[in-house]
Amino acid sequence: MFASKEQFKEAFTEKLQTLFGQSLDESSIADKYVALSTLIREIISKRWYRSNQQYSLSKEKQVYYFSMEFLLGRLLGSNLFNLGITEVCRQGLKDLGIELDEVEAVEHDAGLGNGGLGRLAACFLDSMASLQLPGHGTGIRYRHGMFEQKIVDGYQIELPDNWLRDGYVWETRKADRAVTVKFGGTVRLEQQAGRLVAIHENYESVLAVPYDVPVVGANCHTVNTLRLWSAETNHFDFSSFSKGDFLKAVEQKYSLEATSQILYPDDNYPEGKTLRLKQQYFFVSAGLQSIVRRYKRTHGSKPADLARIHKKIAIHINDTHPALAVPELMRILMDEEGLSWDQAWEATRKTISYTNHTILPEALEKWPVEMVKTLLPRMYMIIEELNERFCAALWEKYSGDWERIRAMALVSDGYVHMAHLAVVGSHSVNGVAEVHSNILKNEVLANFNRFYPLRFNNKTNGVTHRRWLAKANPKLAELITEAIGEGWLAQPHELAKLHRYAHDPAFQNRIKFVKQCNKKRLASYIQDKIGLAVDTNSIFDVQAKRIHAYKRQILNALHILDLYNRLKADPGLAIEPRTFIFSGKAATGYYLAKRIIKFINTLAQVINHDPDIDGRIKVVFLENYSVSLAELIIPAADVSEQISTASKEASGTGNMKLMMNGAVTIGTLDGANIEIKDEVGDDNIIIFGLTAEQVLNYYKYGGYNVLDAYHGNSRIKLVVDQLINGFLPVSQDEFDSIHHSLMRTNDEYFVLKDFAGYAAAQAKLNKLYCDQRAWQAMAINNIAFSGRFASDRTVSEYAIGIWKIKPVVIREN
Ligand code: 26W
Repeated sequence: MFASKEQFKEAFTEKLQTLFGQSLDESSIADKYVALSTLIREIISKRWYRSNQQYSLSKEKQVYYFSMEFLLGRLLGSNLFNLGITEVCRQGLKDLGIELDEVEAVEHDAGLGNGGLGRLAACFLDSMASLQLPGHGTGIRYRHGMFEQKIVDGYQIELPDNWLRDGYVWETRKADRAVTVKFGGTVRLEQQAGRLVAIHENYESVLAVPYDVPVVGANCHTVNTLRLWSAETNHFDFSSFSKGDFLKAVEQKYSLEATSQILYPDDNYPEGKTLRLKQQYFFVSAGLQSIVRRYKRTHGSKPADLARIHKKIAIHINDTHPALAVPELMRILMDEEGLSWDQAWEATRKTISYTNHTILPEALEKWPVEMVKTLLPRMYMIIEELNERFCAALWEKYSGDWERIRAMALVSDGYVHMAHLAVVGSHSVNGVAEVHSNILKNEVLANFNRFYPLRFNNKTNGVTHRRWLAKANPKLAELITEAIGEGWLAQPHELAKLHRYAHDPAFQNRIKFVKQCNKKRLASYIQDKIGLAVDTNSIFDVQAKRIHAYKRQILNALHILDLYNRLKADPGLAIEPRTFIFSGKAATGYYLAKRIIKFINTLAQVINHDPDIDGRIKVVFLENYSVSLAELIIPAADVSEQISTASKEASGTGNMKLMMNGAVTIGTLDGANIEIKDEVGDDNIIIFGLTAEQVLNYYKYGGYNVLDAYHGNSRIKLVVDQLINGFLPVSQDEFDSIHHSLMRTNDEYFVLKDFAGYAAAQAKLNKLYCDQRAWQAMAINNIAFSGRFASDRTVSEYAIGIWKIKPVVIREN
């Protein structure tokens, strides 16, 4: 690559000239970004080509990770890091008077996802490539990604995310690999030469054009592919055009191309829109067609070859959004490749595996039968047949038990149940943390676990420590390497070697110094963004994630209000100064979540400017939470708020990123918090609240009355009343919906039930922070025991346990 920074400088300036015909002095920062990225892309392209060549030659099994969302963030920095050339580029640019960080900041985040699920997919791509695993992504190239959030007068405003405005250097359009996807029309079955053939007529077809993005492995020559599909059409209504009806001439074109125009900004809350179902089939069909085409080239195209497809291909579906992969693979194998039903079924089941990411009942996808039938008639036929065969098998085992059979059917009550389709059509079903997998097995999918006892398993989530530690927190990374060597970069469990420094005062001081630098960096961002000065000696307490009732930002906010009340009543109250930092988006149609944002901003307005408080607590809401903003916030956090109602957060991954950066968790026994506690030990985490078992028992048997919590604690009563009694400077009904969610629906998420425990946990945290030696030891131990939560561990568990794939070492030439 670059033997020296001199060589880099030469290549870079030459690239500027050949691309823009400009000298360094004449070029803008955006030009510099394009020049640097293009230069890096060329290096990557060579490796990419060789990877593809060697994958084909090796004939090893490949895995394809199908996901509606890939929340990549920026790629320049992570590509430089994985290529191992960050420093040579940084120093070279510096000589030329350019700051690498400023160049990186030009890149628009690829925000092709909502939150946890989409970011997990991006972490997995990074880990697959870095472990030299032949694993690729399949998704949608949304013209508009996750909306941009503005806060105006305390309210969330959504603006379209035009991330492709300046082009996207990392993608390559592969027009010659386009495939056709068919919607609507009618299907009839016809006997032809002794075979039943499906004939699809009067459909509308969309051209799916792939855009490939390289996925660069760290410290190896692997470059995998993320293939994102874009909907296009050659269709042009010439007859309308020639009659002068130009609008009509383009109307159908736009309507077909709408398929990949927008990402639905719903997280854990389905909208049930036809366009979303269309998106799901669109990328699943395109992805499978292209995989089968490649398989035939490499492994043969006779029906007998295709019947063995599971030996060379694994398809993983990220939640149920791509569950149409089950009937679509059946269709391709039967209708296009001539396999029998039984052959196609065996191959399909052995190829596909499924991860569940949520058990919120309202988030389990189901599509109205009529919608599926109309939009995807062939899919519906196959689903119906699958359903009949599955119900017959259930009848064999549970004859007469109609209730159970109805509860497990793929099609019932007028809906297609996507989780059932995914479970039945796959060979592996996993949850994303121990407690979540157990709830799947024993509650939500218990019937299925009894019927298919070997199918269920757990794969606890992880995050890529390359982006979330090494790249986001370079000062910390440097300090770690100085202490324990650089082995942790390839083997994150080696971070455990830091444990012996936990009580070393000199090391503690250096850890504290790094945190302080990161806090200063965030403080100056806050100053720039909202004009608020925050005290970098205060505790930086972070809750950054989607806004959702079950994540209980409201618990955090009510506790802040309580703290404020107590400070007003007793100015001598001994507390450490604290800056409460919130960030996160609400789904556009989620009214309660939007009011929670307004509530937090109202608290900020009241508290930050109250002279009685004198800056001892401050509240900050940072707009437009995104991967890049997370990279700024997380390294600066002292405290990680992970306070969901136990049983509701499948895993959480922000909890892992924050611990990796030395934040101490205050949290419930939910999702991966439990495993974080197991790793760091009770002394290095602050736990409170109901357990998942207790919560589930309340749901099943009752026994919780919110009025007991409300009347039983005067502090709780006060903050709940303050929502609606005119105490806050907003119209009196502004927070009715929040009040209602607590008091009128018996506090579905146990906010008031857990309040006292949370307040006590906060008091404990405050006390721990006062002893800086003890606190720094906790911070160090959190970093030390975060190795288990690196996605390299997670992905290798998938590779061995589910996909049955092994590394393919890509040679340099
Ligand atoms: C159809 C509406 C919809 C959209 C997105 C329903 C469900 C989803 C996702 C499955 C929600 C999601 O992102 N779940 C999160 O997945 C993370 C990765 O496994 C977990 O860490 C989070 O706990 C879980 O909420």
